[in-house]
Amino acid sequence: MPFRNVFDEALSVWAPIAAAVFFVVSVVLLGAIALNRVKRREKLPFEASKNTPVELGYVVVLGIIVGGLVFGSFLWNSRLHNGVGLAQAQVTTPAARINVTAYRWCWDFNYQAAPVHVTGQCTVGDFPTVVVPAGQPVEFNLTSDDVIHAFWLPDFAVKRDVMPDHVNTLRLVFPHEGRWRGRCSEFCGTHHVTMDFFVRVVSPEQYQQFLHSGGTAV
Ligand SMILES: [Cu+2]
Repeated sequence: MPFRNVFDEALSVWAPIAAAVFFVVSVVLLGAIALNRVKRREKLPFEASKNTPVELGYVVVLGIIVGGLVFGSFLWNSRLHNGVGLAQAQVTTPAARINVTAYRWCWDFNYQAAPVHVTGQCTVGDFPTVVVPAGQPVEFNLTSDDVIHAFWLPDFAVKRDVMPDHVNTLRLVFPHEGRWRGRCSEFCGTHHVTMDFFVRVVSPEQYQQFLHSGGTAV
């Protein structure tokens, strides 16, 4: 299948449709407001406020709530962006850098430090397992071969969009050894539901062995 940028259709097809819907809704809404105002003026004089302190208090309380939510969202978002559980992930060189390519319907993992390649069929018994070191910053460079996918590690509450023609970076530190499931969380077609992988977290020594053995020993 020849490669086609997913954004082409978004701009040439969906944006005009969305603009038309927006226009129709706006016209109906503004028309309704205008009609209602004319009717009201006929009946009663417009009264802006009956109890100024209460209404002002309401505005202040709402402002505080909205401000808190916006501030909290920015704070949490930047924490996620900078690497989960570790600000130093930004300043130290990651111990592992892995290029991840999503495609319909599985994952390819390529290690930058050694010619190690991990993939699978994403069927029961053949999910790819990406091996990473514990306690050290790990960097995933995410891109897609076809449509938009999403790289999701539910147990760590991290998720990144995986786009064609673009690389999104995710840095995080896995606190201890273990094995966790990762999933695609962007609906991408027929076998989306089995587009899973495993992250196996091993000691830094085992990780080095894994790299030097070409991806067999762990
Ligand atoms: Cu997918």
